[in-house]
Amino acid sequence: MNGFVMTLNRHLVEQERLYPHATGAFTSLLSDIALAAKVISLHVNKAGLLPILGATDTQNVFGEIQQKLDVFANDAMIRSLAFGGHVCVMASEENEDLIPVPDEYPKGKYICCFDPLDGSSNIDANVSIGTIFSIFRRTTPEDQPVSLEKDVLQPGYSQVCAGYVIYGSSTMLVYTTGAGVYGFTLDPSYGSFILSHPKIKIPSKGKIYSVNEGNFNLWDEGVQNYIRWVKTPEANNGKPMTSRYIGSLVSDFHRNLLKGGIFLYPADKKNKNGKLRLMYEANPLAFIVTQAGGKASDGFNRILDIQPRELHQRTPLIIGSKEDVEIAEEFIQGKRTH
Ligand code: AHM
Ligand code: MG
Repeated sequence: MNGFVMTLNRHLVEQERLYPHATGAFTSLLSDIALAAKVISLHVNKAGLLPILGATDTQNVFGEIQQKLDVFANDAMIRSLAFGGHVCVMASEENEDLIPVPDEYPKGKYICCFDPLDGSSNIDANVSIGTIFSIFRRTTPEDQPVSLEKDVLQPGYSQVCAGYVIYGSSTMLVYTTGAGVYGFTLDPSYGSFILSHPKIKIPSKGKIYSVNEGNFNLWDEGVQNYIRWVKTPEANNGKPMTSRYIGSLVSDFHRNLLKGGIFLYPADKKNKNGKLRLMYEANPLAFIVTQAGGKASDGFNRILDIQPRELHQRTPLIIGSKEDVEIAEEFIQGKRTH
């Protein structure tokens, strides 16, 4: 049909029809996240203006009370998810403890863990940032209290959905439910996410490596050896690999997902478990990259196989094109040195 566009909503409904017993709850849950993403996107676009527009008061000229953007994004996610009635509990990188659904709202069968605004230290410099989310189905009966251990701290392979929103030169939502990876671009005139990247696949070998090389002297020898190797002609068909590091995980990951390559945030002498969080960052991106044909590892194990012990657990993260991650693992495990 001419002029036909596949919106996120329509795509979700079509996917839902593949499952005769689907209740629509999951479609509705993703729509709640998409709504929060649109609200955050609008706010992120105004980031540079807010202090100017609101300079004389705690409220800006639109009557909005100013908040730090990450607090705003966190509230937007929590409100949208709580109101939707499809989650029984939430967990956010911004909150120390689990976030209950207020009594006035119904509770659903899903758990959503999210990083509301990752890379937010980059906001002032107009660098792309993102929201990352991970969804589990609760395992305990719905008439019992939610269990941190059994319902929330599930390994990544139990995720039923994972995704991220990137607030970049355009706003994009990328998600998977285990049946491929789909990317939607926000069309500001429709106010809808439009399917722009169906069935995303990451090249099996890339030429980009992304790592904060300022930490070189703090890394283990294996990581140091790997980063020395990526600069040799052997690493990329007679040429060294190319370094690209934005320092904003969603942006670094998204670029590598489309172009191929590897992102590393390894353990170092200061951060024994790396910097990034398993539940809010590593797990969802690991599910996505795996669905796109890539790989995610802590250097020794698949990220998706790690049994979480605590909500804010950190993990080393090596993620991207399958071959690149496997080569990095060989160096980290000491199986090769050059
Ligand atoms: P945040 O969750 O506090 O925003 O930190 C996570 C960010 C990631 O987006 C990025 O990959 C990493 O921190 C960059 O860290 P560094 O500045 O140490 O390279
Ligand atoms: Mg983060």
